[in-house]
Amino acid sequence: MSKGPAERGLFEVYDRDPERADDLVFGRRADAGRRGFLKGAGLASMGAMLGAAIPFHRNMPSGFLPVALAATAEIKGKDGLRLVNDRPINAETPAHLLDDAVTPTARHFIRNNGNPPENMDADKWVVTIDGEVDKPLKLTIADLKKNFPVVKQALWIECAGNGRSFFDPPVSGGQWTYGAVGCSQWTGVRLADVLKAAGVKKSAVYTGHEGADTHLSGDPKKVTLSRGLPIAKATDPSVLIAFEQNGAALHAQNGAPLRLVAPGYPGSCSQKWLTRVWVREKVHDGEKMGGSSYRVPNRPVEPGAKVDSKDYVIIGEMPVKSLITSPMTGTKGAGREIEVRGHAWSGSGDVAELAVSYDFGQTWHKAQLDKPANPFAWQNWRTKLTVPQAGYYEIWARATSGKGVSQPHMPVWNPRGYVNSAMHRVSVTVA
Ligand SMILES: Nc1nc2c(c(=O)[nH]1)N[C@H]1C(S)=C(S)[C@@H](COP(=O)(O)O)O[C@H]1N2
Ligand SMILES: [Mo]
Repeated sequence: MSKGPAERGLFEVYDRDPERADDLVFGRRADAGRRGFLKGAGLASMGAMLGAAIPFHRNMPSGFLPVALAATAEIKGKDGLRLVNDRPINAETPAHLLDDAVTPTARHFIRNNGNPPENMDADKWVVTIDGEVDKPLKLTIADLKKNFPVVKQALWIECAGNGRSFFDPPVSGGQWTYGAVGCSQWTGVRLADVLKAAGVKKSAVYTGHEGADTHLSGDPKKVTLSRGLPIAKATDPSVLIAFEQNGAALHAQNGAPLRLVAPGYPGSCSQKWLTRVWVREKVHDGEKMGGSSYRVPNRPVEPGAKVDSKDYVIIGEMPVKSLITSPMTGTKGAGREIEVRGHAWSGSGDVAELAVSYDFGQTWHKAQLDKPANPFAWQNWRTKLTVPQAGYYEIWARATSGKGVSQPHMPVWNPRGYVNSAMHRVSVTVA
């Protein structure tokens, strides 16, 4: 192992070589070859996870997998999230905890590429709009509220890597299962209105987004993530510069005090801790816009194949997808009548139909599917199923978009494990 926990998350380090990881995290005293204290990056990341310092960290016995690495993360202001990585902090929400029509802040997942900024002053926050515009702008949050119509919208954000853990052969990266998606209610101003005030020039092609988080390496010259949107998407009225999440300040891990929310596109287009929207005369070439980042092969490839950089395309609209939030998978002793609930969403806008099956796809039952609360809110659905007898069942959900595209059974393999839109399956044992 060449890199210590300063470069990798504890999860990854422990995964590869638990004994060596323990040395790295707790340190090995050079003189006696004995283990020392929890320190350095290990201590720092554990403190970040807990949202507090660890006064007695010197007493923590080495050789133990720190309890903070248990499956459920104790992240301040979050409830029941499962840690996917600790450095940077990445955490997903178990499907049954996403049952609410609008996702509470405490249940909204966290996907960080770097270290969130600390001690931000919302009153002094400034976002710059520049590049291919007639009139570059520097706006405080108060300016945004004063100069533009303030709107409140439920908008879903899904990480393009959601479902990555189900690829075969496996692919590296955050091993998300189902829960890197959420639909909070966001308050903000439309990016379209702000761009209009700046006067977007005819030469504009793309936006490029910048945020205030810092690189894991600590190198101030390195950028964590800077993605962008085609101008047509950036000026869609659903894309917000948001300063509130569910009627309160944004959660620190979800981009406080200011972020973009660009529903329909990969979550990475929703820049957190937003400091700049740079209007570009070409496709934005910021960090994680090239290579295999947020890009998929331009044609189907054999699972496990290597793909040349020139054969990738940037992920645009996310696929149609759905989630079963009740019953919880693994439910035992259910009655024969089962109420099934969940959400459905699609990057092309609307979901036209949601059907469920309890016989491995032989028959499908249309659920009652709500209209979205506003464009790009996920759509809530529910139905009652009556299964014929006691036994093991799987409930499958299949959403179909307004364009007539349905969810597949299996993900379409790609080298980085993006856009897995395979149907969600939950298991239920009926008594
Ligand atoms: N500045 C910044 N913005 C960011 C990220 C990041 O690492 N830094 N991660 C992106 C990714 S990959 C996703 S999926 C979403 C996740 O938003 P959330 O953490 O609020 O759920 O934020 C995006 N915005
Ligand atoms: Mo993401």
